[in-house]
Amino acid sequence: MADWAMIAHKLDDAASAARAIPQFSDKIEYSLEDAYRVQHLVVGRRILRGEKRCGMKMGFTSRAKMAQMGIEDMCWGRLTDGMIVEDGDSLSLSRYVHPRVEPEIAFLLKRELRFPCTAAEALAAVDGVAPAMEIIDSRYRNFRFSLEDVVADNASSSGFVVGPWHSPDRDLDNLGMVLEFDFRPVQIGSSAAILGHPVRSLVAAARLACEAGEVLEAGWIIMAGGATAAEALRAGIHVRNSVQSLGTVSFSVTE
Ligand code: OOG
Ligand code: MG
Repeated sequence: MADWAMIAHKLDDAASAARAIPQFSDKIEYSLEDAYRVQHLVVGRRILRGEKRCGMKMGFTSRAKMAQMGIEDMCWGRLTDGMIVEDGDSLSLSRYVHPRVEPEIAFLLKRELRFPCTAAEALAAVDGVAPAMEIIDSRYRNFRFSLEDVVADNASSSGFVVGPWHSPDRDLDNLGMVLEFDFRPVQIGSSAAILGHPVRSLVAAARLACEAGEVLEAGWIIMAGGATAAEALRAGIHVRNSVQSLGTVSFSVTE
């Protein structure tokens, strides 16, 4: 059996040092279950350093993302407070390997959410919904897609930025979303791209958490997944996601 702790150690070091490493699936065979075990260990190392678990991110919940990466399955990752980027802040490229940004929608839970749940029950557990962006960063060099490698690498979780929270008592099913670099649109989409309605991503998060023996906790943030393909970040740009009726969220990028 592969040394999962050693793999987790290498992934965590690569993320901390912003240094690319070779993929693992080239050398070892591991199942998706093994990959989630590695992810748990990777995030466990962050928790040992004092970071706090604060949510869950969903991946590959839109056709655009599935097509970009050539995949048909959803995946998920664990969010910690160490990954929070404040709305309006700047981030340094030097902290990442090859970061990309995705326009997303975030949910804040006011109470625990357990599966099974209906979409209505999931929405009833939501305190707020916000425009958001995820900064994903694969730690692998010359990455050739492998779901196991992505999952082990915490589904490329690297940073997330959340804009103003709004009450969820509004239509969320088809909100226009525009990702801009320096106020020029680079990706245009809709919240409908996220499984038809972003609340479906929340229900899926509750299900996948349940399968992993976890519960979505009160106070957690759930990132519903990119509504469009991801865009590579570069130094000097201002990045903004504007979501119809939810407002904007932004950050800028330095060397
Ligand atoms: C995996 C992460 C996917 C999303 O929103 O679909 C994701 C990747 O693309 O590297 O975060
Ligand atoms: Mg994402």
